Amino acid sequence: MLRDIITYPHKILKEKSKEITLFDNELHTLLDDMYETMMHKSGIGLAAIQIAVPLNTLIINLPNKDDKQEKEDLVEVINPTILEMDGSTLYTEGCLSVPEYYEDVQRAERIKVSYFDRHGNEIITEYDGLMAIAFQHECDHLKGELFIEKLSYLKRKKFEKEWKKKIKGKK
Ligand code: Y12
Ligand code: CO
Repeated sequence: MLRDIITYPHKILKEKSKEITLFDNELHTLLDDMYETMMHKSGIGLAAIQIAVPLNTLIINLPNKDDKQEKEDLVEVINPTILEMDGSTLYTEGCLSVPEYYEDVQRAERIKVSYFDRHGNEIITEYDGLMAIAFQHECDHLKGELFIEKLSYLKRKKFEKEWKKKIKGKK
């Protein structure tokens, strides 16, 4: 089922998500709905809080070398922890909760993470490249943080001014 994506500055996006303890059908339906919603909006990553569900889960589906998003490449992440980070990289990020806004964000280049899959199996792995960036972006959502909070003071001020104008125009 398609769900609505919450957009900035909705206060739900600031909520801290809670640990998942049951790996049941309800969780599987949530993950399926997140996937359908993300694909419908042409996203590559989505956290549950973006559809107003404050639970520690996120999905990432990066395009492959042919620029295709294949379901077999979908990564479903439950109760993630970033165990190690190193290096630094700059990437122009976007977010389905901040549509039509893209800005450079600095993040760790490589990460070691642990998480659970939809059946409750623990996975410990390392990511680099776009996967490391997307994983960090989505984990921030679980802490109630958005990528715009990583902007410089001046870029954030400019963003807020433009965003207010954009929202006003849509009313
Ligand atoms: C690198 C950096 C950030 C992420 C987090 C996941 N971000 C997204 O999935 C962003 C998707 C997005 C899609 C949009 O729609 C289209 O491009 C058609 C979009 O544009 C509009 O809303 C008009 C903005 C963001 C992963 C990896
Ligand atoms: Co986002």
